[in-house]
Amino acid sequence: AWLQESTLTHGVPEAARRMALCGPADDPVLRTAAAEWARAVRAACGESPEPLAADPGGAPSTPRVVMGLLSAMPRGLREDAQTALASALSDEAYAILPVDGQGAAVVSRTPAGVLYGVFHLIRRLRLCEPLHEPCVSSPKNAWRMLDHWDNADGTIERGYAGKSLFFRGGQIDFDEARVRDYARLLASIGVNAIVINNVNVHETETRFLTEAHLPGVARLADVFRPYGIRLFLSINFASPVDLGDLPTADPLDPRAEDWWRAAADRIYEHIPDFGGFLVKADSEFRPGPFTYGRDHADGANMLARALAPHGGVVIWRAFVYNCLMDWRDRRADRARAAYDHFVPLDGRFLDNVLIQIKNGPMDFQVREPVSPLFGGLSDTNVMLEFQITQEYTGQQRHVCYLAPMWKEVLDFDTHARGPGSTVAEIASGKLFGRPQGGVAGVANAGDDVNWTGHSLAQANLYAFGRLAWDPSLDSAEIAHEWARLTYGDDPDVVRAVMGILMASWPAYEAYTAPLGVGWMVNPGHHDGPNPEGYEYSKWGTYHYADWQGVGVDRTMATGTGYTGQYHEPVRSLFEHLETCPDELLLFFHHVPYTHVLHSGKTVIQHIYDAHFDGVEAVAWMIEAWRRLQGRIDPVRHERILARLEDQMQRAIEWRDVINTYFYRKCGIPDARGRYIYP
Ligand code: GCW
Repeated sequence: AWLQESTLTHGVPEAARRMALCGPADDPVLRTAAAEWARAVRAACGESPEPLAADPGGAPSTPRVVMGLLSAMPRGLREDAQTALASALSDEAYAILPVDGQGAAVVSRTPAGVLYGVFHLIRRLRLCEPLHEPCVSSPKNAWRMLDHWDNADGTIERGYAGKSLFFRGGQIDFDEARVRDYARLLASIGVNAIVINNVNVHETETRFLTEAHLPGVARLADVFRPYGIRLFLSINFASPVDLGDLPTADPLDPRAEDWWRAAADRIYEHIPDFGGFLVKADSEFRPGPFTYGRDHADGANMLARALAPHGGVVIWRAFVYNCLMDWRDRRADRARAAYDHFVPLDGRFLDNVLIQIKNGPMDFQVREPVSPLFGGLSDTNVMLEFQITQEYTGQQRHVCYLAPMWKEVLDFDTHARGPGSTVAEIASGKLFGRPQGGVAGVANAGDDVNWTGHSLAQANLYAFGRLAWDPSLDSAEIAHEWARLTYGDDPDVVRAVMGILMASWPAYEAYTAPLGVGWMVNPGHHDGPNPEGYEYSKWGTYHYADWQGVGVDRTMATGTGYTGQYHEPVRSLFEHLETCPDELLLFFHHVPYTHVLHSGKTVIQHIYDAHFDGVEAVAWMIEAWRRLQGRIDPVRHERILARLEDQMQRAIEWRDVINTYFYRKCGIPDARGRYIYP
């Protein structure tokens, strides 16, 4: 992936060849930091760096790399580092300072911070940037988490890259070297938490918190620990009942609370730095507090009290909606659900609870507005949930670089506290002064040899980590950095890879469901076009296309009232046809096919044009990729070419199915006379 170990033809700077570690050498994370640096230097130039004392004493000092804890730095460096780190809020922040000219010191208040700083230095080494350039970097988000939807049988819900890295045949069973490499990848992008099992917790995973399985969970935690990554479990809210211990899981029944307290105590005996629980409750047939007439605050707080003495947290998902809806009821609206459920509970959740909110109000579609729950909750910790795995964005058969989409979400201004109330400020906890915050991503990795099925999908994992650390980074710059780290410095290669990545999300959006209406996929696996696959179903995912028009009226004036969940001026922006952005038009409004967009095109002509253009964009990607033959290793070149050619067939299918669907509905021909199947 991006931790390539090829020899660097331009060599390594003198300073890289000597290193000193400051701080307890038996600290596992510091040890990792030193080992990673040594490994990177060895890969780059064939020789391990020479270990030195941190403080050269009276001896003439030589350019070197010093790494370690602030408290253990030699005089001089310590004062400089202290000044540099003074304004950094997070304990995971690091500073890089020049040492004796071309040398560099990586300093942090914590071992994890040192590790992140060392990975920054490794990036500089690989990208041929000066090591000694001073910088301070502090993570914007305290929790930077990956949610695995892995099942004990080794399958992965919505996984497109092979089987689970953690489980096989109903057991915790893993290849330690492989998982260690995974931990390295994650630490190198700043991820500090991992949920190892699916939020849909089945029978076997329900037992993960029993004595039979905890030693296995602990072995996994042992692999992640030296990389500064805390392990979490998804839990089944009905565990006390399903494991046969109690007749009830009522969160207000003291027996249930005692049961969870005992479970937490047991877990922490095995895993002293266990992170906590991720919970999907009362959602898509999962059990939860509603069974007992209780609410989500009752449920989350019970678990939070069990974990609090150990420093654990509860991550409670806001993905709660009625999945037995009636298509004929035009007032009912799934998009409203998370807000309607959780805003009334604002202020009732304990401080070690975070409400994990999907970026959009529906479900990880290629285009959705930002969930109004961001800015709706002000007295509750929240966490933003992205989907790195490409369930609705091409299932890793289509290239779809998601960072530009995530950036739009992070930069979105909710106006909850006036201008500047962005989702990034809310998720981090900063806007409302919350004690906890973070960003989670549903993982896209499996045991495929290239981790993500499609090699270019590695860019999404990379970008997720980089943005969770620093949401102000630019998505094109991340793509550039990733391309150079992964494919080397040939400018033509870098240009082509970047071009493909940056064109990919707009292309995918263009040839799939139009103008924010979403879905139009095959039910179940969610792959490929099926315009009425979810129309008339119980899931609440409709577009209401008829012979005259298409789209969902979510206005306050005549629709479901969903727009009223946003703060002004966002509410009015979406409410009115005149101001609603084109790309979200059909999410918010039902309009005739002849409605004219801000772009000047009619809705129907936009649909036709986008679908033809989207396919053209894929043709361009294939050309750009072909030209790289001989410029990158043949294995990756051929595999990606095969994926792109497959994407072309799929894009054509999407184009034709969607265009024909709308042509049949409305009978309006393409103004440019292109062929549309009648
Ligand atoms: O969109 C749905 C997915 C489910 C997933 C669910 C969720 C894990 O299709 O596979 O279940 O979202 O986020 O809980």
